[in-house]
Amino acid sequence: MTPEIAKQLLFRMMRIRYVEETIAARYSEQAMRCPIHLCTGQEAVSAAVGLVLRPSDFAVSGHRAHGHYLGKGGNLRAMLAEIYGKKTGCAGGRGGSMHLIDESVGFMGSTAIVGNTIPVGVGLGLSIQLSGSDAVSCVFLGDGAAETGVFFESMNFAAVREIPVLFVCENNLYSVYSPLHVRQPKGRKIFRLAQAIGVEAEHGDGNDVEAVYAMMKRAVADIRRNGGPRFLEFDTYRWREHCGPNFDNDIGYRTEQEYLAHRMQEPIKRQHDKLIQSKLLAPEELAAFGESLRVEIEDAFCYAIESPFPDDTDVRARLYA
Ligand SMILES: Cc1ncc(C[n+]2csc(CCOP(=O)(O)OP(=O)(O)O)c2C)c(N)n1
Repeated sequence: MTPEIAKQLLFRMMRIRYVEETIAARYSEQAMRCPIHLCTGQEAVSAAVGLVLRPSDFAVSGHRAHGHYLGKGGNLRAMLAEIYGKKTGCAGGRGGSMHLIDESVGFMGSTAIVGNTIPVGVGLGLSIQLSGSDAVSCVFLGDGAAETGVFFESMNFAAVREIPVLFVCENNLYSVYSPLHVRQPKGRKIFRLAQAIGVEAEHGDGNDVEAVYAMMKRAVADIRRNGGPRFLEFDTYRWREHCGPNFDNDIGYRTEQEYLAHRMQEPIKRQHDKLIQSKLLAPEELAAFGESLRVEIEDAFCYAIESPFPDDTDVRARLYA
């Protein structure tokens, strides 16, 4: 781990956090009219991605995709414009928060139907295999998505055909309001399910961004050299409500105590403290980064807000049903 990468990981997490927190703060203005699923607290995986994957690698995700899109190099202005439903959005304003795409950086799409981008990611991996390149297809999924039938079929196909796919499961313990223990037998580990299907799989701490980076780096290098698939499961925690900008610990599906215990482990403070203590990061450098981030995010929100809405013909274009 070089000091430069250690810092990049922190800065990338901070960028995602700040974007998400600004979306949360502005959501009540009623100008973002799509549902939003924020990844606050879960930034480590997204931050590591762009440092490990190349733009020519593919990635797909689900409904909680802001961090993955930004991590893979997606355009912030285009993402916010999409959330504001504008013509300049990355999906032309048709899709909103849950339908992000930027083919120029290999972010091939996110969709709201849980699990349905898993086979798409495997298909992208098959296209890589047929073309003979050393690219990798990365599938981001949650613990809930790992319970869909298509997950098992896709994993099996990837294992049988040795498809160059990296499955990255962010296990935040919840599928909407249902905790893992009401959904799966006691003691079952998702990465062990992957192993049982015949996929090499590991499990790591999703609050330790350097560990996430190291595991991803190893897995991706291995796929490029030897083919795939590989499965990585990271323990993490969602701070805000499943869908929307608020905190919802008062509604009863989880306790404030549990939330606070997880929040103590959070990835950004952990990396920040580590870098400051080891003197790898000067407070002035951090402050300068914070200021540039503030300017970038302000600019992107202004761009999104000032952009035009799509007109009627735009909205109807590319509709097939
Ligand atoms: C096929 C399908 N079933 C149910 C839903 C409703 N739904 C939306 S998100 C979600 C939970 C997904 O949990 P997980 O994959 O762990 O992702 P997380 O929200 O925790 O990031 C569910 C059940 C859906 N969108 N699609």
